[in-house]
Amino acid sequence: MTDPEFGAPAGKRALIVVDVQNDFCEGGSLAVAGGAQAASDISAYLAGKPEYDLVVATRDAHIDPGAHFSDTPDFIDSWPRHCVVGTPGQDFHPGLTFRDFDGVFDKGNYEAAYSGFEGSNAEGRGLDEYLAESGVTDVDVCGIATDYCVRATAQDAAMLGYVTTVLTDLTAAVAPDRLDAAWDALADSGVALGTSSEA
Ligand code: VGL
Repeated sequence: MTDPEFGAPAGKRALIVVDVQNDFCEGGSLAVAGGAQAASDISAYLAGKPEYDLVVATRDAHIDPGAHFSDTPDFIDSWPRHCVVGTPGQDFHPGLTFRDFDGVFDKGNYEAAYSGFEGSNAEGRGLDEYLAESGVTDVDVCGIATDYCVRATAQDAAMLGYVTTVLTDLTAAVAPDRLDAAWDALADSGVALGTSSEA
């Protein structure tokens, strides 16, 4: 389709739902306070049929990610074992009732992988390749954790040239006391901070 005003193709919008998995929610091995709430809020948001051309999800999918796992984690660079492929912790949280994703991008088999752009779908295609080929120019990002995988995914999206907004009310943070630094880093990267009611 051609935009009548600018003569350029009209860009598509995608929602990226980051790592809404059991291990990142209450009861999981790396539980983030508010994770289950984020899962149900994202589901309610999607049930309202927001106008996205595509809705994709990312998942942590660890097999042997080396020093990303530790028995004495610092919760900055090392973490308790989480989202191990083949365990229930790696599954989407049941509060995420929306499952009609256009693609699910798994990341981190053998390394730490915070950004969804390190992931690939069942056909082995990377998230950037998939979005670009689909004509996506704008992305909204939500999910877990605000200060790690949501942040890294949104920063990569902006760096790759997508017009990027984090839906702040649809996220949950590992370290809520350090959230201001995460918001500042996102804003410095050119990421807009918005909410689901404005999207
Ligand atoms: C995440 C810590 C470790 C995340 C993943 O999904 O934000 N956080 N691995």
